[in-house]
Formats: sequence, structure tokens, C-alpha cells
Amino acid sequence: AKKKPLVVVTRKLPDVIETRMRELFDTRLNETDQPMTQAQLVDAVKSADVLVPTLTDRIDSALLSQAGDQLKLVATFANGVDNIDVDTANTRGITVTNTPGVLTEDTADMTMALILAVPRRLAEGIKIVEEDTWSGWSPTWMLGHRIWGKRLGIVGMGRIGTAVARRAKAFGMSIHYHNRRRVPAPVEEELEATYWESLDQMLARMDVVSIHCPHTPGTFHLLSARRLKLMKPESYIVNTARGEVIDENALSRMLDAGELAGAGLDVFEHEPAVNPRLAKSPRVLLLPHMGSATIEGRIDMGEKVIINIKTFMDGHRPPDRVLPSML
Ligand code: 8YV
Repeated sequence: AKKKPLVVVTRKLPDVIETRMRELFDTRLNETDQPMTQAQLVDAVKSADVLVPTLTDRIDSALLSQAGDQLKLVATFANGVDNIDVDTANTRGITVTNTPGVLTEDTADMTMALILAVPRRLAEGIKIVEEDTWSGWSPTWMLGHRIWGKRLGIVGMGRIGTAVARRAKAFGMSIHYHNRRRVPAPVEEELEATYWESLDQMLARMDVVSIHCPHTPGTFHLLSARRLKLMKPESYIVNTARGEVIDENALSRMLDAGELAGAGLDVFEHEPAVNPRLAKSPRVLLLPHMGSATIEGRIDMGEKVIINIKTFMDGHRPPDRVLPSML
């Protein structure tokens, strides 16, 4: 019988996925649920035919340069590939795949939760009850802003951005977006969405801005100090994409100075560290990168990884191949 490929998985995955992988491949799992050390990662790329990393592993050119010739596929358990040097992988003949599509709706739900929760001061309200500091109701107390009738500006109108737009429209928001390309006319019509070629101009006019672009060299600090300053002081910013897209220091300074009304952040520049200044701000709702964290979604992602590996091993082009030109 043909030798089964050695698949090395860097992090603990759902049980059903690990079981299925063991049936299909010669699978080496990480039993600890801790990220692999650098030495373990080096060992993995030296021995694996297929590496299954996730967003906490840095698959950079230094690591890839130590890979053995047998490593042919990096099938990441994630949508984002900013932790992988796709260019170098490509040059070395290593195919890269991700898991798009299956976490779109879950991430859009979490985004909508933040769009609802931040302007209505949910985190502050919970804290008041939890800390037992509620001394009585008043008609003018704990007032937030309504989102109904307000403008949502989406930065990055891909799968997740579009799914957020559908939800926000149902909540009565008007949809605006900035993207490298305009979305197809039927989608724009369905969402009654306004396209802004200029991000600067859009930012200046929105009530809520939500980030949905990938982190690439071109989007690092896309929301720079200069751009954040264009936003209205009574507006909100939500980020379930990547922390690096926003200049976190500039954002926390502006929140402290009351130059922005609030922020809902699921992602940070230096995860798992959270900027202490941000963490102290009463105007924020911060989550520990939970955007796609559903049981169903993680299983769907695992199934995608398996299909990508199987298709590749059968000598076909895997469905979720990531090419440098796509980034
Ligand atoms: C997931 C993510 O938690 O897929 C991504 O790019 O950022 C996250 O939503 C992560 O992929 C799990 O590996």
C-alpha cells in the first residue's frame, strides 16, 4: 500500500476532526493545546509532508527555509494567512490553502453583536450590575446611541463585510463601503450600498466603521492616526479582522481624549497582549479573538482542511489554494 502522508497539526482541533485525520493520514497531533515551540515547528517542517498550522504559528521565510523537500502543503486552519509567507512558500513549491467561507456568518454575527453592543454601552451596563454599583434608574442615565438610521462604513467588502452589511441593513443602518474593487451591481442594489472610492471621505461621514479587510503589508495601519482623526467624535469603530489594520496606540489615545465615542475590538496588534490603556477605557468592549469561535464553525474549518489535504494528495488542485496574487 502507498505510504500515507505525514500530516503534522500544530494545535488541538475538534475531536471529530482529529479522529478523521487519524483515519485518513499518518497524523501527528499536538496533544498539549499549547502553541508549538520554535524547535517543534522546525522539526515539523523538516519531517511533515503536510503542515496544518493556525493563526498562532509564524510560518515565515526563516522557517520555510528549513523545510525538507517532502513538505509540499501548508493547509492552515484559518481564513487569514498573514502569519504565512505565501510568496516564499510559492517559490519553494509549497502549496498554501486556507478555510474561507465557513466562518463568514459566525464572524459577521460577532461583528453585529459588537455594532449593537458598543453604541448601547452593554459592557458598562453589565459591569454596573456585576459590581453592584447600580443606585437607581434615571431617564437620562446610561444613554447610548441608536444604530437604526445610522451609517455603517465597511472597510473591505469581501465575504465577511458583505455578510455584516446584510445584517446591519436589517437593523436599519445604511450601508457604505470602501474596497479595492466595487462589488457586483446586484449586490450593491440588494444592500442599497454606497461605494466610496476614497476611504478618507467615507471615514469622515460614518457613524460606525467596521473593519473586514485582511492584514497585508498594504493594510498595516490602514486606519492610521491621520485617518482615525477624520472620523466624527461621536462615531464608533469595530474590528473583527486583524489588530494590525488599526494603529492601536492612536486609537486608544483618541478614545481617552473623547475624540471617538467607542470601540468594539475582537482583535489586537500583539495578541494575546492587550494594550493596557485600551483595556482601561470605559468606551470599549474588548473580546479575546472569538469572532469565528463556534463549535460548528471549527468543525467546518477542520473539514475544509481535510478536503484540501485529500484533494492535494490525490493530485488535484485543492479548492482553497491561496496564491500570492490573491493577497
Ligand atoms: C480563527 C481567524 O479563530 O480564521 C481566521 O483568520 O482569525 C480566526 O477567526 C482562527 O482562524 C482559528 O484558527
